[in-house]
Amino acid sequence: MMDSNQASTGTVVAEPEPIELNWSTTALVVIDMQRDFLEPGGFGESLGNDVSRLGSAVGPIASVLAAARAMGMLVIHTREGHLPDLSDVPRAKLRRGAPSLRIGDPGPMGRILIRGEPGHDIISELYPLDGEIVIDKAGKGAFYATELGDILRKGGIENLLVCGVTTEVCVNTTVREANDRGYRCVVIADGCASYFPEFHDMGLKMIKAQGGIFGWVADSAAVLKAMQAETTNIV
Ligand code: TIU
Repeated sequence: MMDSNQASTGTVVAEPEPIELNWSTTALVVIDMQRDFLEPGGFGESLGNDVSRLGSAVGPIASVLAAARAMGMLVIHTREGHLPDLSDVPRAKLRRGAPSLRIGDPGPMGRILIRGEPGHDIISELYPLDGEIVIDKAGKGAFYATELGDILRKGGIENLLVCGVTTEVCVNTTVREANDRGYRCVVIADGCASYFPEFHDMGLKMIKAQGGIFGWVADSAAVLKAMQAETTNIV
């Protein structure tokens, strides 16, 4: 755990510029690393996507998650999903497109994108520890209609390390929401993934363009390096 007497800061080599973070006011947010998005037979595949494209984010997230846990950093996981009676699904979301299975339909991992079903759960490699916060959200952004803002405020959090899937949908939406609320967000590039490589690239570029218009982007190695510098300071 961090020693509060230490100067618990680290500088992450990021784009558009390095960013110094006070670790005690920084949280790690892992977005929607659920079976429904990453495994065959879930919501992501029902939309026509190749879900294997998201696997690249798992290793980098696991590394940063382990470092965050070792430092005693606040860790928050999110899950996109809906109540079994579908009362929290906007009609427009339920009816959208022509998926092979709609939200709430039975699939091989249970009902698609429904809370409590196997497909809604977080993948085993990144499973939350007892006591870690899990935010259930009906929208793409993690602040919309959730307790996330209150939790961050109570924790005195000012900075977010953000990773997860998909880069241009739930990660981007959450980072935009967070930026508007005053949080400095560092998005972990290789800890994010998309079904569309070009959207992943552009999703990161649009965050860091214009002097970091709504955030910073860094590789997991750079984030780990800054975190480990902190760890070696701990006696
Ligand atoms: N479809 C897609 O790219 N993403 C989502 O529907 N949700 C999240 O990004 N989590």
